[in-house]
Amino acid sequence: MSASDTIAALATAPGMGAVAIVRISGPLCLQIAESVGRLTPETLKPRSARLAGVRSRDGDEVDRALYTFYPQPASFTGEDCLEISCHGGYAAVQAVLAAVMSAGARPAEPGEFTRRAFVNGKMDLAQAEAVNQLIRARTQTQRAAAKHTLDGALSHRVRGCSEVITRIAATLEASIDFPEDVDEPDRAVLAAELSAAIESLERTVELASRGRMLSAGIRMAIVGRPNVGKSSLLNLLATRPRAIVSDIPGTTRDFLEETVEIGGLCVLAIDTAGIRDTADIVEQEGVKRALETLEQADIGLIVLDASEGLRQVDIEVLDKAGDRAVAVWNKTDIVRASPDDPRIPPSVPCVRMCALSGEGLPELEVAVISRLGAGSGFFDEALAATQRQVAALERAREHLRVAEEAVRSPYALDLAAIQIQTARGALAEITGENVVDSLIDTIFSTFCIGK
Ligand SMILES: Nc1nc2c(ncn2[C@@H]2O[C@H](COP(=O)(O)OP(=O)(O)O)[C@@H](O)[C@H]2O)c(=O)[nH]1
Ligand SMILES: [Mg+2]
Repeated sequence: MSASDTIAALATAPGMGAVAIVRISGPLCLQIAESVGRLTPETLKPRSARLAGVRSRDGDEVDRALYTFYPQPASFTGEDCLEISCHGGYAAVQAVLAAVMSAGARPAEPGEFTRRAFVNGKMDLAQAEAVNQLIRARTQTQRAAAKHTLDGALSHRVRGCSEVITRIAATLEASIDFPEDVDEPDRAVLAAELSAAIESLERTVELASRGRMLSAGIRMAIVGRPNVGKSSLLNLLATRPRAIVSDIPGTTRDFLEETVEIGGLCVLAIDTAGIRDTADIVEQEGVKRALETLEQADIGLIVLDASEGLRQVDIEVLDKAGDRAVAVWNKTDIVRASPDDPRIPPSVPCVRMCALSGEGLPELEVAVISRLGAGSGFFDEALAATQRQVAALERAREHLRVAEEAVRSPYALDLAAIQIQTARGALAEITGENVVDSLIDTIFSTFCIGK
């Protein structure tokens, strides 16, 4: 693999579609346009689409397509880029790709376009990783967080902090290296500056952690006695008949998962077997799994039957869910009277709903979001971040805390200087100024081909 190769790949999703885009990057773009499209550099005006045939190695016209040329450096990768918008589907795309390869390009590795953009300084590592997150975003909040990071919000915060601590480190080092010429700096001033940097970094960690929460998704168990309407609720959330609903108790014996969107959050909703004492061995296993699912969940929807009121099992399950519980009084279409019960702890949010009609669903969503501590505006400034980035931010923060303590103590300033340097290194890992090639390989290998 050489950076001077010309690479090509399908940039649009494979499969049926009206249009597919074959993306090419590298020094051979003009040559490929000429041999495949019979387009000379004079006829191929930069950044404007040009209709032409696509010719195979044998000279057959395999498709007609729009060619757009982006001369370097003002392109996505920073190199010459050529996009060929051809007919979608399978055969046309294969023929166009084959023509491009025979004209000198080689297939791109996963993430290689974005990697080149990073290497050529078109974006830093945090932004490059956000390209992947934006593509993978399934909810609007995930998209917004990825866009913030792609626009440079995370990089900006990280660089800002890095600049401040670099200045502090320079002051410290001057007094360490030239103790005769430079007075010892005012420790109180330095400590205050460090403390402000730590505070700003803490905010960054917080916003990045919210971004992690968005992308990692939330596990939500739906539990309760048989026949209370758990499967109906899953179907309502999934907006399609996912689980079998019946009035025969014990219908759901295994658990079913479905990714749903709640208040812009990506939530894995898990329908479980009804909790009851049973002689049926398969059902017993189902009950065991239901309780395990609840244990591992971030949130537990405890479904209660409003027409039957609270039973001992309900109380036990509510207790198990603890501070992750949201009580859902279902079937309120049958019983309108308030089914509040003093045995439900006042801290547990209670929602009344009808899983068949969807009445009460907005209230349920609000309850889930507030139970997660993710009230309105919580994700507005969230920054898409990877686990690696959050870990690096936390490491930087810890080193700065030690540095601040050292500056406030009467001991030598060397320790603080070393800690600040280490923190700077951790921050540089996020923006990619300080990363080894193997890590870059790993990061971009998680991308799709054509990105
Ligand atoms: N009237 C009424 N019936 C419901 C409601 N939710 C579920 N049911 C009915 O209750 C029965 C059991 O539902 P199901 O979703 O299979 O319950 P599960 O055993 O907890 O999964 C079915 O006949 C549903 O149609 C509701 O809100 N109102
Ligand atoms: Mg069920």
